[in-house]
Amino acid sequence: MYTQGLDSPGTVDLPAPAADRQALERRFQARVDAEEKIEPKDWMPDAYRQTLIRQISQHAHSEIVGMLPEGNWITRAPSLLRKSILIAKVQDEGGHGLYLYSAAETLGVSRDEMFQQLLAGTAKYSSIFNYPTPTWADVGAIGWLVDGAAIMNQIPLCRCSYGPYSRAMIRVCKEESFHQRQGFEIMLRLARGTTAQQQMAQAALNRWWWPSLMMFGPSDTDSTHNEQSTRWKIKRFTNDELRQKFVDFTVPQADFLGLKIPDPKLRWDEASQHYRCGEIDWTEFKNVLKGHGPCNQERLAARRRAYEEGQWVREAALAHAAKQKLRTGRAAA
Ligand code: FAQ
Repeated sequence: MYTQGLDSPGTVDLPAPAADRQALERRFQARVDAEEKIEPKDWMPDAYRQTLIRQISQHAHSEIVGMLPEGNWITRAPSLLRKSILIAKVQDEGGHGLYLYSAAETLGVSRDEMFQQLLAGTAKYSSIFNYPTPTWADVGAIGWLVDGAAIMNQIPLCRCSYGPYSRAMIRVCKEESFHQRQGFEIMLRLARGTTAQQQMAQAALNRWWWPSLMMFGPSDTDSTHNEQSTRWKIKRFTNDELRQKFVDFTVPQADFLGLKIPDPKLRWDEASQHYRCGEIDWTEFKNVLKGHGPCNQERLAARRRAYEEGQWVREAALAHAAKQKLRTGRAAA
């Protein structure tokens, strides 16, 4: 469905005289301001196209790299039911990656190109997926916190100005909401379990709390794209605004679980009616982005291995498609 935009790059990138271009840009911004959706064949500024390709492809990579930390527990889930739920969840994340690659393709970039950038290590994906999952409680913490943060960030993206991205997000958010609840339920069971289980849940919260806050991106003062993406209504809230919403939403859930957020400076601020956190370790965030997180190398190696092992499947699919085409051609002749 989405790739139909590719068959006619049409007028989009024809060089227009400066005056025409300004008029086109004004009309484009007026459409965005009027909350009209921008569709693949519509005129759009090149920078808008490039911003979307960057963000959507990073998002797609995050989903498929994001399959790995939890995928690590599929063979060791504590019951058959837990195993089938986890398989379904991890499969959903793969599906989200596919919707997102398709949405990015409508902007004129090929899936293969995006994939090669990921495998070459030149594309970004979310920092959060470079952390390890040493216990079953980490699977619960990912569902509760990571999917929780993902939903907080993605609900506003359902109203993104670019049609294919916003529509993909509506479906993704429905599924993420199930993921968040299954994660919270795992944490609840552990928190109401034996002392060892409670300790396991607390240790997982300790590991995932700060990386989850980093998921929202650098602080607003350091964000490169906040301002422009907000003007284009790709982003509806800044990184810090969404991070704050997540904290306000999640702290009472931790209280309900009887778990302690690992931040000695966390406090309720009566005046602003918000929780206030301690300082995020931005050096850690930057290191993870540079490829020096605990699992960066392992994650990329796993994706490269999967790509190599899938080579025969791609070849078989291409051979089948060529045979089908030949048969259809013969039947038509
Ligand atoms: N990790 O100027 P900003 C999920 C980069 S999906 C790595 O603020 P922007 C599902 C940013 O790209 C999780 N890099 O950028 C799941 C930019 O770099 P560039 C992914 C980060 O785009 C759950 C630079 O820093 N979600 O979890 C990160 O306006 C469970 C400057 O930053 C999305 O991708 C980071 N955390 O705002 C799967 C949502 N943060 O390109 C499995 C869509 C920032 O200039 C299991 N994306 N950077 O070199 C967005 O909403 C935005 O792209 C932000 C960043 C908010 C992430």
